[in-house]
Amino acid sequence: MNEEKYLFLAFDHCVEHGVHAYENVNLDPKRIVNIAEKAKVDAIIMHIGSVIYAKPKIPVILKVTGKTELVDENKQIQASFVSEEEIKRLKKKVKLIGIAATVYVGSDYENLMIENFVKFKEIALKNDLMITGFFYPRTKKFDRYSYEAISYAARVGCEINADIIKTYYTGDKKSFEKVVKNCFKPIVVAGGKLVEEEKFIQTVKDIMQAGAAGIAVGRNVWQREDKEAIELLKEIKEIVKQ
Ligand code: FBP
Repeated sequence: MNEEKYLFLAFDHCVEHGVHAYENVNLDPKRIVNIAEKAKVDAIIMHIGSVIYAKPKIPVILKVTGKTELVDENKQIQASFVSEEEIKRLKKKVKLIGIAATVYVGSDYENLMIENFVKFKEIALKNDLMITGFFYPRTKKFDRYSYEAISYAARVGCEINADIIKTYYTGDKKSFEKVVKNCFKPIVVAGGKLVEEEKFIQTVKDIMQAGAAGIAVGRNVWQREDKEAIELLKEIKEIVKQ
């Protein structure tokens, strides 16, 4: 794996958003793993059920927390999805390189998610895994995608000592440069909702030029047909690894 720049394929959305949100998409984890393997991404991010079912041959970052959108928005909390014993067993079956836990910075339950993150940091340490934190703002004080909220959430990720910080894009290069400047850990960016291909490629370029350590793309890849998804992922990889 390239030590400095990362390309991950994220597929935790069936938990986060529900399968109904992706009605015309083949959501079989084996299809998503095939796309990731063909494009040779650095790692695939999935929940334990999908990992055990699809058995990726490429490195895996296990998503260890989740929430559903069936819960009222201001009551959503990222709960633990796995135990340490399951992580240990999984390590013997696949190339597990890390775990990923989400913290909704600014939510009413921020403290609980931070405590949970610390619990997973300890598990990561004991099992020689890196820990990625999805530091996503959920505050009434700023818009979720604003510079203020994202820079704040990313900085919390640094201070809590996540190995890699994953957060949203602010939507423009200039403000994201400031996010990166104030984030002293590698920062990878979520791809966001499906957009037109050219627009997405430009966004990836902007994110990387702003100083990000990589991209953890999901919907913009696997919401496309396999061939198109693999080609796009390869193109993103060239930009990320430049
Ligand atoms: P995308 O590239 O599809 O945005 O995926 C990245 C991701 O972090 C997923 O891992 C996660 O399910 C989703 O975004 C969360 O997005 P949101 O907070 O908007 O529900």
